[in-house]
Amino acid sequence: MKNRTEMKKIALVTGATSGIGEAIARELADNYALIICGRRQEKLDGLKSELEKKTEVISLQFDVRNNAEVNAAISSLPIAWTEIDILINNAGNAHGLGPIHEGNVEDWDAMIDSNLKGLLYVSRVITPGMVERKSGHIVNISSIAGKEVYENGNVYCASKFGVDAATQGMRLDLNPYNIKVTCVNPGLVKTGFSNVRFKGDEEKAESVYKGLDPLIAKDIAEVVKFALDRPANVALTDITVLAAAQASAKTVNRKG
Ligand code: 8X3
Repeated sequence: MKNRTEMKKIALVTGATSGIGEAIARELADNYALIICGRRQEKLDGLKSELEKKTEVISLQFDVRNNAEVNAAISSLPIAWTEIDILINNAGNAHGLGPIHEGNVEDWDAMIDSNLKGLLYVSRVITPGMVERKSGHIVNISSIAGKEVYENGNVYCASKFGVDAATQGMRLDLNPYNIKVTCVNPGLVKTGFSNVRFKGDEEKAESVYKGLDPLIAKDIAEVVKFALDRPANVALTDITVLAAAQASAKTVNRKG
């Protein structure tokens, strides 16, 4: 293990085992030492052996919804890895899509617990070090659903509006410590997202992207990398990235 001064900057990515998080880990592998985090050990192992060809990688298996697991995992890091420069709060998902009066309370808990509370738990552990060192950059992956409420999106939108508010709060609180805080709000990105939202109903999941050329995870990863690469005097605060065929969350120019 190299010592801290010999290492690249360290980036920790949550939800790195799939979709946007996995693409972000890949995108950052040329320039950062990586801490990849997720729930599925075998996915973490696969990504780790792939990315180790490019950079130093540690994987941490935990569920962001469990504050004790978050704390235990991050405090298990070897000393040379404890000064985290970049935090990418990506873990999260949508569960279900339906009217409020028919909502499934377990789905609501899952969304609030991972999308919002999980992001807060991880940030709570990592920000004190950034504050102490007076440096750092946090990127929260939110959604167009954190900017616009759409029919049946209710609690998912609420969780992402929460991320937007938490991001603004972080930016204010961390301002004296030279820490940048960026929110990235993707629109329609073709990942396993809709499959999870519709609980494995492939047809419904596919219909979300029908008749348009959606974003792919790499499109978002490149935007994150761009935000991280800005010079010290530039902070990108809030970036919404839609598919070109999208004018708003639900205004989509579909062909055919
Ligand atoms: C995912 C995008 O449009 O389903 O956050 O809200 S959308």
